[in-house]
Amino acid sequence: PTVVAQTLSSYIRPLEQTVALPQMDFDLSKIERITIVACGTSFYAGMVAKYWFETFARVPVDIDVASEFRYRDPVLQPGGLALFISQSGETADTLAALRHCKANGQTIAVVVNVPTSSMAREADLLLPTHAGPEIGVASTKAFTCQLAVLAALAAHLALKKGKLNAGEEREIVRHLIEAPAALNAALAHDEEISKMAHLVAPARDVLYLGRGPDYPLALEGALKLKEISYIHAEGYASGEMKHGPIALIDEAVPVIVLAPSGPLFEKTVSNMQEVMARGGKVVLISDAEGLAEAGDGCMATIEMPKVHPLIAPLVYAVPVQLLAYHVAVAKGTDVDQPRNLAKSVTV
Ligand code: F1P
Repeated sequence: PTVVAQTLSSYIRPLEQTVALPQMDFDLSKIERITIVACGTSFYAGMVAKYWFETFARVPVDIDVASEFRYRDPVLQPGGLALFISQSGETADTLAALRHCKANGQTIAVVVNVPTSSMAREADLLLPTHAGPEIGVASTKAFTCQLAVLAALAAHLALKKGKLNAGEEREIVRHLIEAPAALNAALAHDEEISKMAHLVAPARDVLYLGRGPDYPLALEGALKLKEISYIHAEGYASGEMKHGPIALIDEAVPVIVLAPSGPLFEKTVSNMQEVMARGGKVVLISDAEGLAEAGDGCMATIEMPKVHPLIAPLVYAVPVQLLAYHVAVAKGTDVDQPRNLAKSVTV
């Protein structure tokens, strides 16, 4: 919560309730297309941002993992914004993609946690996260701070494109300002999550399901579990379950479902019920309203505060990361220095 508040304070004027981005020498209102490139957790932040840029600013977004971007020959139009997201600012694939886009006339925006990094130096628009040093190798608080910056950028772009009026921008800013308190409320469930870690720790495989902006959170939950507890985990768009992964379901595979109440809730819950009907053991992460409606029959539930859909991805990052942490502790793995992982992947 503290670092998200710090990050937000450099992008928001709280009195005016407006977004304030750093000085830039190009016109954001002229941006017609955004290409997002990143790796790992940073890529998932980009996937969430895709929903925001499209929904609020009505700007089409192309997104790819940096390691695949190099094999494409994307149609980069002049006037496009290429957006790179990285905790370290040194990840080799992301940096190579940045240089490719720059050489092809794209304006370069970088969301980065290390302001002295290579990516920061090469940016036309530098958007720092103020997450402080990541103690462990796996990105955690950097992710939440990236989301905060990307939400502010989406709101500002929408305003510049004439897709939001000043009143709507103020409403978005008001919700963003609420994020640190909501994160605190989410963190208050730490003990409860630690107590249920034993339900997941013995599993060989774990599935995560989410829909819309919660789909990247499902991917992030699975990545964190893989990274620090070495349990095989996969995240799926919940509607994709029936297209194959449902064959994996049995009572030995915990299924973590991310479903804040709201417009996407009913559909996610119906996917969850398909899992339960096949003997799947579900952990439902939702707010009080969602749990009252769909919590019965779940192996466990984790209650999140009821928040505006805009800040839900920031808030739901907390339980999935905490669950990975407590499962890793239960298994006795080294959460800070997982085997085979480097802090920044520079080759
Ligand atoms: C990308 C990343 C992290 C992940 C791990 C390896 O790094 O994939 O998301 O947690 O530490 O590197 P970065 O480009 O965000 O620094």
